[in-house]
Amino acid sequence: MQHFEVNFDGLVGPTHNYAGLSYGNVASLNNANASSNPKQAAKQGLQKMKALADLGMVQGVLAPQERPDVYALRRLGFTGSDARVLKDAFEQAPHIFLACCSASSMWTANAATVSPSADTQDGRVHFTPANLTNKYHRSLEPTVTGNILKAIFANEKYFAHHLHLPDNEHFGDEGAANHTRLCSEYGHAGLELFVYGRHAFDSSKPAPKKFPARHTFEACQAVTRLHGLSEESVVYIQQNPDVIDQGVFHNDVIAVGNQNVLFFHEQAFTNTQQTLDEIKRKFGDSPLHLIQVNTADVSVADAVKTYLFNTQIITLPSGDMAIVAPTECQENDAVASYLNRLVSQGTPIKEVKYFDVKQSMQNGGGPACLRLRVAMNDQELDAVNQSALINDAQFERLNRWVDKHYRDTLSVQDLCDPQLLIESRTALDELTQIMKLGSVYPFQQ
Ligand code: SUG
Repeated sequence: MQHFEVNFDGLVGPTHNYAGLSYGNVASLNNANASSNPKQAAKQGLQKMKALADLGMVQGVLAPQERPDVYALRRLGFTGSDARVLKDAFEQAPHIFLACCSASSMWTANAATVSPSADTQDGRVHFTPANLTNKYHRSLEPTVTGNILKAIFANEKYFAHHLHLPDNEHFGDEGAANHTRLCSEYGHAGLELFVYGRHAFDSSKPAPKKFPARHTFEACQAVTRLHGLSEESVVYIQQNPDVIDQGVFHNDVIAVGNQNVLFFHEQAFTNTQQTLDEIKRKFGDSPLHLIQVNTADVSVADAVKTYLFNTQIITLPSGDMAIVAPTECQENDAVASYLNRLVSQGTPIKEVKYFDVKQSMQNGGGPACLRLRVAMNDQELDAVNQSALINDAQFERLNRWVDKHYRDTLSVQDLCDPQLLIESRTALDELTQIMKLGSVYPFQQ
């Protein structure tokens, strides 16, 4: 039996924009109100997917969400035609309006937490959509995310889908952005690392002072229970509150793992030594590479600016690993020289591949934010909706679809154009046919 790790990248939606919605996410705040390029953003994402597929990786794609979210605005008391709802919300509650326009579902690392079948009690792949309660614009995502995941992983024999955790900050869950799985082979039982920012029910524990800790310990435990993971196969790790206060709003901004490699900054966690000891003990006897980057080599500020840790570490068909990094890493002397040294240090990481994902980076989303990892065996992969996998034909189709429906530029003002809503729904309706998703969007139901 063969095993794969499939990256499901989020397709950037037609309303991609910069609204400064994510307090604690430095790039989002810095680029608030810049005009955006939805077509270019979607194409940058597709290029990355195609490049990984061309390297011999199995690459998937997840559909974006329907925005502007007129249903959310109606729930908040805006009434009348869709055009009226948009106009009134834009004029009377511009911040809420912008939140309802965000294309943030493109960062599929926040779509869900996924546990592969080798780790779970019932031998199925388990999915829990993230509730994303800390940010209103992101809290609009989990229901449709669940619909999309069910449409792609539709076979109950292999896949189990859970409802997202309660929509409450006590169970704030940011999904796979705070979850990494270590294993010797993708098909072997792994060690799932759940990273959280605070304890919701115990205020005596450390917490950041400035920026929010989005993800709670209690959410991590709940997902462990739902997925049927054993205590010996999980490690709960608290993020260092000081780095959250420096802009590390998700753990994948300061640490990333793949198979037997954990690549992390020395300031990433609280109780680092104790955490690493627990990881080593639970990982067992096979070789494990704990690659710690020291502040003297790369500062936290540079890590946040360049997204050195929001890289994807992938295992190529040759068995070597490559690190997929944003071009921002190449443009920073300290980070570029660190990466040059890393690939010749005798770790499994042998090469760096740089990608331009600037349209996403400007909202704080690097290569790793753009993908949800699902490790599967060949039977499970066969049971996946094959139209959600990238091959040459699907890549061409999706590019043509973007060309047909996306605008080149979008300003905040454009978001209340009722024509944009029509364009967006028309595009998504066609996409559900291209990807054979059925009716996953509210406007289709
Ligand atoms: O949740 N940015 C996203 C970025 C998510 C990055 N994901 C991972 N680290 N895995 C967020 O903060 C900004 C939207 C705006 O400001 O328009 C935003 O939602």
